[in-house]
Amino acid sequence: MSDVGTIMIESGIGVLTIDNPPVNALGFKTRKAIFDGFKTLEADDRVQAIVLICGGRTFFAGADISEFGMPFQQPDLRVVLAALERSSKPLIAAIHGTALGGGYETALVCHYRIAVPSAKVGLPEVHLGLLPGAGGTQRLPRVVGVEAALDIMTTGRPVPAKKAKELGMIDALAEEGKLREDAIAFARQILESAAPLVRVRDREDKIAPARGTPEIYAAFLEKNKRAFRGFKAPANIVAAVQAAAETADFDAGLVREVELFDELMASSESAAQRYYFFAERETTKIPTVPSATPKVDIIQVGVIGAGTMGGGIAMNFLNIGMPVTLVETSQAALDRGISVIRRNYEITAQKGRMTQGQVEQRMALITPALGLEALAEVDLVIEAVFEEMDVKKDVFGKLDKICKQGALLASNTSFLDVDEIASVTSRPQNVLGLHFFSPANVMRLLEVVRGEKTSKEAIATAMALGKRLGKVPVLSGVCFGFIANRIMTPYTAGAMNVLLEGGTPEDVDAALVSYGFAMGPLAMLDLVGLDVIGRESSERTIPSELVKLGRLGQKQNGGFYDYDEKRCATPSPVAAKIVADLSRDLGVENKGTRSAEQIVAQLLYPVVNEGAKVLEEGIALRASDIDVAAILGYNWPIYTGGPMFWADTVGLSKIVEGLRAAGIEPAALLVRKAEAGEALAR
Ligand code: 3H9
Repeated sequence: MSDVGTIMIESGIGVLTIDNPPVNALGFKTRKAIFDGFKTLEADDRVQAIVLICGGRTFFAGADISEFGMPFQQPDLRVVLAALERSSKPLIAAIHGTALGGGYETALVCHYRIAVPSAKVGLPEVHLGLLPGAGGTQRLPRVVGVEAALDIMTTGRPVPAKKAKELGMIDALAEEGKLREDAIAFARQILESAAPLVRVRDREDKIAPARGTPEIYAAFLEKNKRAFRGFKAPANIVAAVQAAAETADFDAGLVREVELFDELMASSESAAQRYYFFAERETTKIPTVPSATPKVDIIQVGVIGAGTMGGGIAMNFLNIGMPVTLVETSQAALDRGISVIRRNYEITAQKGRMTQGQVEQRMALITPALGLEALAEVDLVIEAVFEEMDVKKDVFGKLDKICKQGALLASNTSFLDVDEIASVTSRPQNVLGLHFFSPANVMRLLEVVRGEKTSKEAIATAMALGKRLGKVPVLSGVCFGFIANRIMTPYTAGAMNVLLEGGTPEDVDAALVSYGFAMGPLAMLDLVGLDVIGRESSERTIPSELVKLGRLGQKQNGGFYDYDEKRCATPSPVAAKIVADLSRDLGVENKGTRSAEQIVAQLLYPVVNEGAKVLEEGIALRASDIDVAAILGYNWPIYTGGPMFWADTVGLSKIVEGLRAAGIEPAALLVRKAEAGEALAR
């Protein structure tokens, strides 16, 4: 039929199989194959019912995102789905893998849906800053009710098949591995029982209770206002669902959905989120390390240090069933570390997200040890000891003598020179940085630091392992702070400068919160503790002055703010005086109050500048890797696309000018791109 679609007829059942790797995205070829295949089967008198199924790893994973922003070649998805929905013969979607977005919307226009237990279905468009624009906002509430539909579409969470069956999102479960046979049998059953051809658009049962209750939408938005802050898509999804419930005419609801979809498609938020979708998938593509590079088999791991970081790192491996030898220097530290891991798992179990059996299974994978000798046979060691070069070198020198040949030796250092650490071993090709972010069992960013002599095999192994752990691995060269910590250093420095120049902590934090950060930089420092940065400084800085007076942040005497017993922040006259005194002593000119936009520029333009330097020095492979690192490592608001993407939206010339006006030398790359009218990230 076509290279994407095939049809077969088995005793009256027409099976249309679409196979367009990797994920059967509904690009032009796939749409055409569905449309043509369906028309052929519908017109064939031998065919009494039709099964729509996919080859490869998944049912349709949605519209082809790479086609967005261009006019759709006909037939577009809405045209295809309208044709399927009018099918005069029973039409059954047979689902495996992930039926997502336009993929699940395709299933929703079929009369019935059958899925294997491992399948997931959902409408994740919200993550692209969009709404389900091929009828999903109108049909899902008719299948699961308004409240469940709002939850599914605004979280974008895929629903596992069994749960989907309970909710009515699918009608039947097939046996794993026997989807085709079971779907054909299901179709036959439909024919034999003369079951009705159910069109979701005609269903009233689930949506009727929500008719005439407009208050539920405002209440839903209010309840979720924290989670939705800064995003455009959730409000449009809610408006589309409201239209579904309040417009009796289904087609009018569809028209409203298209309007709300088009509005999102044209928004900068969606452009940023779509960019991010591909950015996250790009990080593992390393030109000098082809995907066929051989990898080290990682079966057993050793983690040195059972503190917060080491324990969190260990949990990543336990979570995927990998044995971990956990090494500490004293029994007490080891016991403490292991009990923290257990407590974390037990809290998860109490929340019903794992069973007690699973807790015990994971804990049983830990081999506690008091000496590095226990690491002789592991395939990968991750060191998470004190952030001091001499300590690290001592550990790596010993590991070099103890560990088997071929084992990878990784440091979780956040700032130190991986080459210097590698230099004390006889196998620098096996040494690399694996920089986890705290809490290491939660944060998705993993910086894979490539030393001068790190082998391709070591990098390929680390990138693949990162993905297995559910992380997003980003490759970084060696420099102080690698990508994320390095680019964000000027952010904190910028905040201090605003204060010294007469701005208030409240102004600074409010400006950055309104930009989209969950917390302002100063409230954040108060939360993590000022001693973390204040103690190290030999110069007089605001944090060091606050620490000198015992103001460590929320945990002790307040910091930039004062705190009441409920940890509510209020402006601090004491901190204000400390800042004013320091400012006077340093002879900083008072620039008075400034706008939120000026504060954002003062803090974030230098981040863009540092990012440009990281790029031109080759520390990061591409601008989008920097954006991924900022978004996942520092919760940079995803709907801005990250610092590099955002810089393009601001305009590079404006940023260069802003930097110069602040007395900061712009990176050569930034100047070059600004002059050439080129983009950094796009
Ligand atoms: C939509 O449907 C709008 C409609 O409502 C309205 C239309 C009018 N398009 O993630 P992976 C690529 S919006 C294009 O590494 P996994 C991906 O870039 C869509 N490409 O695999 C990668 O390419 P490469 C709603 C796509 O197994 C490769 O496939 N749907 C698309 O870890 C493998 O991807 C979604 O938002 C796409 N839709 O995860 C679902 N999807 O190899 C988006 C994937 O060159 N997709 N690619 O790097 C996903 O969530 C995951 O890809 C999936 C597989 C769970 C399916």
